[in-house]
Amino acid sequence: MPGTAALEAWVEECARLTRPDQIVWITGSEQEYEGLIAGMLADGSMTRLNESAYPNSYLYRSDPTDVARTEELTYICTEREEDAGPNNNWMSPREAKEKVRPLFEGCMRGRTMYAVPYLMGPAGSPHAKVGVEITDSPYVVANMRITTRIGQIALDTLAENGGEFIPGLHSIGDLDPDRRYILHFPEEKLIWSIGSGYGGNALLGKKCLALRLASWMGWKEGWMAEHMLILGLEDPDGNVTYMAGAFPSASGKTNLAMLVSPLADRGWRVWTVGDDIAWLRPGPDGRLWAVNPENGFFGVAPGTGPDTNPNAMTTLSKNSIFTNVGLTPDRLPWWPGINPDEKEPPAGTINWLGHPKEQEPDVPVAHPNSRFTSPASQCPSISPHWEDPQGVPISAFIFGGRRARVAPLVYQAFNWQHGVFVGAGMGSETTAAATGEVGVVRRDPMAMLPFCGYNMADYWSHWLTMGAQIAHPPAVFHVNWFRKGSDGTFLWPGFGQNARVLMWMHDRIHGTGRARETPIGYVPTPDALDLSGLDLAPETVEQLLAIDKHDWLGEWGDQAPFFNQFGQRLPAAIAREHLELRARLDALPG
Ligand code: OXD
Ligand code: MN
Repeated sequence: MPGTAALEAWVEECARLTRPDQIVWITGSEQEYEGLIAGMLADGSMTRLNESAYPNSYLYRSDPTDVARTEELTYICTEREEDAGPNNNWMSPREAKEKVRPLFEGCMRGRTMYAVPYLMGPAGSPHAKVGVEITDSPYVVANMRITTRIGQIALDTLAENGGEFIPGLHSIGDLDPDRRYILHFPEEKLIWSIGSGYGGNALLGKKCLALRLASWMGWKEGWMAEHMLILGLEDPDGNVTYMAGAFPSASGKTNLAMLVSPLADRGWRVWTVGDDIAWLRPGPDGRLWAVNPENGFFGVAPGTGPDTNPNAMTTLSKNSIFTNVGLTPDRLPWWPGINPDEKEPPAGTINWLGHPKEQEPDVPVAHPNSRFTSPASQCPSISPHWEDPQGVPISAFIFGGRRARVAPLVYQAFNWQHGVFVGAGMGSETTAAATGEVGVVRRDPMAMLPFCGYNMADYWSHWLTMGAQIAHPPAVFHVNWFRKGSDGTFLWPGFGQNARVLMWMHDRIHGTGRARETPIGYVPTPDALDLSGLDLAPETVEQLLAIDKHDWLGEWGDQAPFFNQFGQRLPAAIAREHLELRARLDALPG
């Protein structure tokens, strides 16, 4: 297949390094996909699911040591260490290449090399970027086909944009975690990834290009790449207010993006534009406009079910790939929550390791970070504007933490600068999306800690600058669906009921929502939330909206060392906001 000369030269250079048996250029055709799947069925790496219940859908089991993003093996390789910042692992480009090139040498012997041209962003969009991933994993190609726009459509854009593309070299290597590296070279816009076939490490369009490199490019070029879902909230007048929300991995972005509103009969409904990544640019009208650069979802399976996310269940019901879920004797995928009244899967279900569950009672049937990969176009709530080249205008940013204590259900920042501080100070309990301990609070500013491709202090400066440049920056909110009562149970029903919180935001944006001013921001008065039909005791609502001085002083203290790591680079405005928060908290009685 013809590409530009530079693209062909790079692919040949990679082949000289990795020595594949053959090179296949990916076109994106149906037939090609069928061939890839047939190969994986034949070698046993994929299993066909029940064709009548899940047409054209497959189960894949990964290597058991390769089931989540490995942040400790992920590097930003800039010339100067301070440009990567304390939020990233760093190696100089020279050191990184000297260390990792030998691992690529000959690593594709006996394998096929796939060259996958892909497009991030809708075709014809000023936001769109072309990437080319070289990989020796047919599973990666199959997933890229769902999560990005691959093949000819990308080459057409490449021809139109003067041949510009972002190269990414990937090999599963020998899957040994000791020889696993996810390397980003933002100054030359290059990705090298070896030793993992896991989504966030191996589908290079997603975290590597659309977040780490794109965040750097946005910084240099005056736009933003964020770890955000994009949704549209339609009100009873039929007007749609678009919001973008940053939540840490595996904390409900997909559920919120596809929310089915319990108040649909009163005219409130949610439209899905994206569930993980937003690229935002100022528009001529002084607002920020966002596109979803992806073409599909790579969602967390456990907890997804007809009660928590019916739209996701419809989305994943065909043309999908399931990774590390259980397999029932009827060849149906299984994970906790897929059938709400079934706590245990049927007898004879095969666990994610490929063994009958009865043989391994201590192994969870589905891995906690098991995933579905499904086309966005199959989502019943997909917005009619999700592929608009210019994107959708964003009226609100929502930051969300997973916090058993401290953060109230919702609050609004006083203004843009304070909103940037609220995002910068975010903390959340860790999840299974990355390797490491689960459930400990870590600072995760704008949910970008694992994804910001440069010094986070410069990233906050960029946020502040962007806000100053646009006439109508989005309102900024913070939510916490996960607050618990003293008995350890969740206070808020969550899922579809989160629509009620979005409705309050809508009212605030349009100038009507009632709120009280607190040291941390504007919190709804209990009567400002529409809680009709919900059986919530007034004390519960009070607890959901409470600001505890002691807890917040603790939070403030926890933020301080995090901010201090950035030294002189920390924007003065963020340091000032932090001090002002302290003064407001000190002034609280109690
Ligand atoms: C993801 C993640 O897969 O954030 O989206 O880990
Ligand atoms: Mn994510």
